[in-house]
Amino acid sequence: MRTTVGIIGGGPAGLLLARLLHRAGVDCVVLESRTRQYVQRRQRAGMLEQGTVDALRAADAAARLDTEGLVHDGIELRFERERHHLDFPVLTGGRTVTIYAQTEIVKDLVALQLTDGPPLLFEAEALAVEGPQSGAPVVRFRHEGRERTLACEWVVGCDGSHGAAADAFPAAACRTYRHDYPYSWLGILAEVPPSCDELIYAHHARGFALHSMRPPRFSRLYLQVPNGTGLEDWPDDRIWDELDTRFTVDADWTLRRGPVTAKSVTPMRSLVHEPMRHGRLLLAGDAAHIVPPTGAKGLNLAVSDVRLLAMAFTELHADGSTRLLDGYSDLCLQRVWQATRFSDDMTRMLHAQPDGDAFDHRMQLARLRRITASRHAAAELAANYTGLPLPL
Ligand code: RFL
Ligand code: PHB
Repeated sequence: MRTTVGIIGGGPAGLLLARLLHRAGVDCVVLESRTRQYVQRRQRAGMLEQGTVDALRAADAAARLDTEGLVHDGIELRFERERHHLDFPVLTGGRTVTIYAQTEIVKDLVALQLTDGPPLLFEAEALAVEGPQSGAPVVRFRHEGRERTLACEWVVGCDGSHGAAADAFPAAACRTYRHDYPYSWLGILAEVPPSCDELIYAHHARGFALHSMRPPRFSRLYLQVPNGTGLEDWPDDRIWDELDTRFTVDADWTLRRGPVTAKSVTPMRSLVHEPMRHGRLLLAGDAAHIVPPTGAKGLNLAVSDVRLLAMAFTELHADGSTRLLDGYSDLCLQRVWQATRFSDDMTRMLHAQPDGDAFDHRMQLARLRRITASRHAAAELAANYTGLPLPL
């Protein structure tokens, strides 16, 4: 097989890049190691920045998002049994965010690609990228029991945090910055309408809790748990009781309970792989950077990476210029480090520190109080949460 851009990974980054390249007349092939059913069911993100929504619209991939997505005007912060609403349009001059599940974005993009897009091979696992510094890199992959090769002009690794693409960077040519937080999230999907219209970020001495939703019928809820927590220790009743404790404010508030349809534990970590390009191999999305989900930034960063990449390949295709491809890594990393900082700030402010003392707890409360008392501090949070502009 031969193509211009070989894309490894059929998650949101790989699929959106393929859609944008196809529309720009640049040919590509997507290799995805899992089955279609698996990628369409993987429960993950839900909160989309305005720029992400706009990118999906510009790719003509937002028909269902525009009817089923839920526009949100803000979030609620809960601490010390108080509720504080942050009004994003007021704080940012009109910006909002949208709840639409990653599973649905993936379903929409897969359907479009299989109907009229470039080739998308499921159960095609990339084993290695060879010759990234030659003019003709090759992806070796396994498909239908056979080892095959995809000869490319460029390769983009959109293969997530456990992918193969980053392994083709020689150790001397890259550096990985990593931080592991001393806690994880236990996430559930429950078949019960959300308990209120807002996303709630709750700080509690027993640990953080987040209320989100998958409209119209599902709630998505998360609990801070210690690293190494097993699901066997968390029967559904214990999860609901703990969520109740952490969200409780007053008699007006009740958490609706319902059947739990999915449950998983995710460790909180930050990781940045620098640079994001080696020769003719580029990384995008989780393959290059991971942020803890407290800032809801991972999918949004993946989308902004591939928007830049699509512009860069379109420019190359139009007039042979590699100007944007040459600037790709530096441009993306500026945004990545800002999102990493914001996600880290939110994470440290909202989670109970397992080895923290009374002073640390007071500091967290002082940070929360500053946001709720100062319009300037609230506007800073809102600007980051709704998404910083693309660095172009
Ligand atoms: P993905 O989605 O991991 O896709 C990578 C794809 O590559 C495939 N793959 C391979 N294919 C071929 N050959 C190989 N050798 C391969 N190795 C891997 C995989 O099967 C997969 O299909 O990465 P991508 O596309 O970069 O997308 C990133 C997002 O998935 C991720 O950043 C978000 O889910 C993060 N995230 C959130 N982001 C937001 O912007 N807003 C949110 O509200 C939000 N909430 C979350 C989140 C992530 C969470 N978890 C579970 C980590 C909530 C949670 C709990
Ligand atoms: C989600 O809806 O899954 C979600 C929302 C906000 C976050 C993380 C996850 O910060």
